[in-house]
Amino acid sequence: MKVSVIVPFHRGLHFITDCLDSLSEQTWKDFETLIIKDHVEEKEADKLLSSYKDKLNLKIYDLHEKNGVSAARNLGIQKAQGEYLYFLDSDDYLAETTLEELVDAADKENYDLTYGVIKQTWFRRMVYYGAEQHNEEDQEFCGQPWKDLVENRIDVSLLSCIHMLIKKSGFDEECLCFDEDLEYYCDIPLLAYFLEKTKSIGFCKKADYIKRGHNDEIQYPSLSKADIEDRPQRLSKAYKAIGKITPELKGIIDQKFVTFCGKGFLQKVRRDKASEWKNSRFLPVHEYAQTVDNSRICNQEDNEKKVLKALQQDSYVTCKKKVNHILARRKIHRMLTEKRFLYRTISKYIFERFSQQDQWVVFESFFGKQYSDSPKYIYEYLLKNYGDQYKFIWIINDKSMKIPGNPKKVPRFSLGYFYYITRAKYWVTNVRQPVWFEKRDSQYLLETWHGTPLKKLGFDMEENYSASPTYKRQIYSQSRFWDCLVSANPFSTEAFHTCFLYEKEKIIETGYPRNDILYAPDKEQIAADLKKKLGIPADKKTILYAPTWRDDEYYDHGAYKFNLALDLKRLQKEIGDEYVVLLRTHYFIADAIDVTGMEDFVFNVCKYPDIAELYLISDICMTDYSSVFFDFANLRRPILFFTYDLEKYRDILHGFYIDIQTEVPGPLLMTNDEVINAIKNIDQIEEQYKEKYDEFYDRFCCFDDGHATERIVNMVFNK
Ligand code: C2G
Repeated sequence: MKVSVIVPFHRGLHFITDCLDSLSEQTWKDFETLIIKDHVEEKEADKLLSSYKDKLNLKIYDLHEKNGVSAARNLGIQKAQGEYLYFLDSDDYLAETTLEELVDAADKENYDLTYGVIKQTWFRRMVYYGAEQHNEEDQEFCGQPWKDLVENRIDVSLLSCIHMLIKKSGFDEECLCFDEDLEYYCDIPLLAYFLEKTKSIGFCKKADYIKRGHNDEIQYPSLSKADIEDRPQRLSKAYKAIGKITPELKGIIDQKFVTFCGKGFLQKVRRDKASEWKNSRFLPVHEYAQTVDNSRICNQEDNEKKVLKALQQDSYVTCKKKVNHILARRKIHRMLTEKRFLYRTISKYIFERFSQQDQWVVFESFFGKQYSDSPKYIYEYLLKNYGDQYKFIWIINDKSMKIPGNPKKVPRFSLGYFYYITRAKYWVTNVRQPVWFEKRDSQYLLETWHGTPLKKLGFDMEENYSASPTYKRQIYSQSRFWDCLVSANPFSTEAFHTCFLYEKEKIIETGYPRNDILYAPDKEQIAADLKKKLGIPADKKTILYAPTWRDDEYYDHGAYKFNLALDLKRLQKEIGDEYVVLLRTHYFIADAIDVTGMEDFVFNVCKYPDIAELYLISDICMTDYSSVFFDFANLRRPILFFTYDLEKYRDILHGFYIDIQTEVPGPLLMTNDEVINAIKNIDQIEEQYKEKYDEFYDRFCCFDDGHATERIVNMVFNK
């Protein structure tokens, strides 16, 4: 047996699936895989692991009395029968040729230790290899294997013995093992020892190891994230445990300590409770700091130097004072240079002292970009029925926007915005509030959300393109502040429960206020008036084309590109006698679509505030993956799906809650030919999808009846 791959496993079946798949697809086959189960609680684990027994030379062991990565790896070393040991974490995976490349290099040069490149991502395998932009950070190689290893691996981000092919004889001769007293950073002392002993180290640049960051720190915290609170002292303990080493290695490690403490330390000391630092946390860091050469500290920038010196010489109290002083100066500088930060500070220290106004209601739709969606309908209902009891405030970036009832208008992030969101009792919004907003206990945040989800959201998103670690962390903390959440149907309730980890009891499942208009008794009249206002010929039928946005095509945060795949010129030629197109891009799209020369066929309605009114004048709705079709279905008119990039969107960018191929009430069209054909044969399509449409309507439009707003207002507002 050439190689023993040692994989400690604690939890995360979706992680280990990718890991084992990547092992079973290795081009090199002469290896055994040792899974060391460290108190795995997931029920399906044994079944899943057993299913790999046909594909891999798999041996499964349990850590009974002990726990932790060190103990798991040590058990693996004991059981291993290979000539080489190789450490792989259960949440990471390998490229197909990784083991082959490593073994080739090691055998050829007779290296004691051979390592390769670690690439970091939070994507699962399919997305990692499928996405055009990998978003990975390649590790730099400095040219000298020994130095490179120390630089990259004895550090907080990449520390570890992972992705190293090590001769087992080296371990056996010295009875080497991982320090089981160190819960974290147990690799550091072992690695340092190994590096001191052997100079026969090789680097293989063709061997890739994909280290997968966890994007769900709430449900699946990674070891390196879980320790964040105690990192400084844990790292100090691990460095201290290194034992006797050459001055060169000690110098490199000290430099890492100094850089780490100089930066991360400031924020940690400020945030943490003094009592925690005074006791356990300060001492190990202080002790290690004392072993660091003074000249290294003197080379640091001024602020860091002050803190490190205090850390080295003084008590926690002096250290904290210095940190506070530095941070106060930084804060003042930030207030003078960043208007939004200044307003936030004013809000925190001044507006928060003012009393709360129980009759003030703030409304917001799509980040102040529109007067639309459910907040608009809730507002108009309150205005009509209880207008004299409340003061209304609209967050609206374009102050010239016409809003009935003359509410107070404040652009997002203006001083007025901060004033009203701090003092008003109610905030009605259809998007996530800023992550820094801390609601007072007595305030009420009514989250209407903005659509029945087709695309997976929040915690339901696996490691695909859009699911960044920050996104999940933020969505969790933001949704903790929602006093209730509106859901249009039981399907959305289930999805919201899992995607926001939100309690079902707080979800108001009653239909969407924004869809009330689709049941208005005068909807024909509203439609006729709007058609006239937009200059759409009365004798033409209309197709609303309302696609969504693409997560990987953007200029900046919230400013997305859109490449129009619909051939409008051809459409005009083929169906222009009978139809016009209403072109409506998503509110995130920054690109303006040029329709010059087609003004009598294409009506640009991107800037029209409320899409619900546009539904009323549309004979057909065509989208791709936007939630618009769930709402439009209330009208029981035909729906088409122009899904030219289906595989990429579904499998790599987002993932869907329903099977778009079988559960939606219209055909999936991949080409312009298919789109034209479908429009020309729309009657046939209606007939063909009749049954499916009925089922869809019953499932998703079951509560919408024109009175959702009334029900919500009665539940939420104390009039
Ligand atoms: N919308 C619009 N015009 C479009 C697309 C969307 O006015 N061309 C509006 C619709 O009200 C739609 C809402 O924005 O329901 C959400 O748009 P989606 O395309 O579904 O995308 P997203 O903003 O990512 O929201 O639960 C819903 C999801 O959160 C999706």
